[in-house]
Amino acid sequence: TKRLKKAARIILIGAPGVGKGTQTERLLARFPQLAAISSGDLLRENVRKKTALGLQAEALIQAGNLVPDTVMLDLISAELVTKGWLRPSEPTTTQSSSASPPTISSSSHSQYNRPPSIAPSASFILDGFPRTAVQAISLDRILPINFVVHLFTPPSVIISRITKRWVHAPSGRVYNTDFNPPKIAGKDDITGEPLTQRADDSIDTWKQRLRKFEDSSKALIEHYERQGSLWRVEGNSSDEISPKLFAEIERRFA
Ligand code: G5P
Ligand code: MG
Repeated sequence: TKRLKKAARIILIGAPGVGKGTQTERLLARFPQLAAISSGDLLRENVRKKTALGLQAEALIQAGNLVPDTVMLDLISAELVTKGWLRPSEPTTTQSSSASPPTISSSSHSQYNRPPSIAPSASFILDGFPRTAVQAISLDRILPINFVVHLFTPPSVIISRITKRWVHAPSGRVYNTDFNPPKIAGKDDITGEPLTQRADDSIDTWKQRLRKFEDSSKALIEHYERQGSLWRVEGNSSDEISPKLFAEIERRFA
């Protein structure tokens, strides 16, 4: 493991199945100071718990479409406060997002009287958020990101992974029957609980998710390119990408 000297506020951008979750798990193991939020895992938790947000997001996710920006901003900003990475500057009524997730109708940041401040030492990874330029611009106002990783693997390589994915939903741990199978088939390595497949992991839905990614990521990537925080890494496998990513984070933050 490695210690980071500077606060690393990292986001991962990449096509569905490129390995954002896989790299996040590996980064957490390598850099113990990091913690992570996965926007997809947070949404799926809301779907499982049948919250108001989950009930309304479910059909969008299942069809491979994006959840509206305002909903995502409410969900993520509440989670950032819960994790202690954002300090609301006024007393707020914000509660833990899992105890009381924002509803789909609430407007962005309505709970704050003025912009919140950053916990200066927080080092973290956001996996899957922001995913549109609108989300990125809103995040800039509350929590500036200092390292944007664009993961690239050709879609023709990714497609073969998708239907082989199994997940431990409560933790977000990701398996693949080819690439990293669980020790016991169908069971999570840590808890022994059953693994499930994602409702959006059919080939057709993956293709729609890919289209949505291609539509929304151009402006997103350009936004961070202008800020000078973008770093692109390419490879046909996660094993090829991880060492490059580790080295770059060490170069910038260790
Ligand atoms: P998610 O959950 O963010 P996606 O579609 O962006 O979903 P996904 O599918 O979770 O991304 P990933 O995390 O990039 O992919 O990939 P992964 O899970 O690590 O790897 C995929 C599989 O390949 C796994 O089985 C893994 O073990 C295997 N694998 C990894 N590396 C290799 C390798 O080198 N070789 C092989 N053979 N296999 C490998 O978002 C879901 C939905 O939520 C909504 C949207 O509806 C979205 O579609 N959403 C948002 N909507 C609006 N704004 C946002 N910010 C949103 N965030 C989520
Ligand atoms: Mg993922």
